[in-house]
Amino acid sequence: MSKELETAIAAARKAGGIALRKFGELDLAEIHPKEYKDFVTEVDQACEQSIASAITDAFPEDSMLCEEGSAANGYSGRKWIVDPLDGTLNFIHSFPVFSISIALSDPHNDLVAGVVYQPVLDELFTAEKGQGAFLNGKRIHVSTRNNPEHLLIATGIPFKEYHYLESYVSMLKDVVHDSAGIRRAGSAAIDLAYTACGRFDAFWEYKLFPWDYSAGVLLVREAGGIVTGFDGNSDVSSHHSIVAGTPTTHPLLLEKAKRHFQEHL
Ligand code: 2AM
Ligand code: CA
Repeated sequence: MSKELETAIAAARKAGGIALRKFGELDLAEIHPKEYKDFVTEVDQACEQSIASAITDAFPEDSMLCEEGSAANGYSGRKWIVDPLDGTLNFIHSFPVFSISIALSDPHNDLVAGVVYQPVLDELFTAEKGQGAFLNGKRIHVSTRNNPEHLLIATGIPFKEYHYLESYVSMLKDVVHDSAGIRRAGSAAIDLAYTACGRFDAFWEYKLFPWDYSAGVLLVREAGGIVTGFDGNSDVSSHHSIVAGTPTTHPLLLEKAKRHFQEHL
């Protein structure tokens, strides 16, 4: 295992411990509005500080992009992409679905390492480019389900921008017809990790940030899946829309995304 992945795992586990100790114990005074319907807690900030210092200590020459603003501008061309707590709204509501997401991209913007850690279940998803994807050290693969009647599909429902709500709802109706069920877990990193290990058969969400999806994208790809934007482009580094799935489900979902979101692409 590379030093990079080891560092990311240790940082994710440590942040997971910080989050778990405060889970269900958060005081209202520790929750701060960031934007409309978007919150940051003192736990997000403590997790981020812990992760950011672990990464800069180990790799001072790298850059860093973190959701809550920690940053570094190294000369190496490599970039760490960090969501210290993905699923903050769940965390605030004591809904036990949240994760820590850490990814590394190389100077070509290719994702080379990724970790998603779900502390409540002590589940650690890891991947390195070309090495496969793992859950708690065991190799994982995307699902082999392909009958629409059997598919469990994850999504993120729009929560603060409404100009694409109609497109989203028309796609949702379409997916309802072509699946067994739909889940909105509230952490895109977990949606992608669960797609990588075959719990979910596919995932789509329109408005995301690199810290929400970077580690999860590598997990899905290394588990044999496909990830693109809604336009079909596999360079997701500057994307805000994500379709992830298996070699069977990704094309089905991408076709729907292109059709329903035509005016937004
Ligand atoms: P966050 O918790 O790190 O902010 C999926 O919808 C993504 O949107 C989540 O991964 C979540 O990441 C982010 N998000 C931010 N505010 C949200 C909200 N009010 N409801 C749902 N998701 C939200
Ligand atoms: Ca977050």
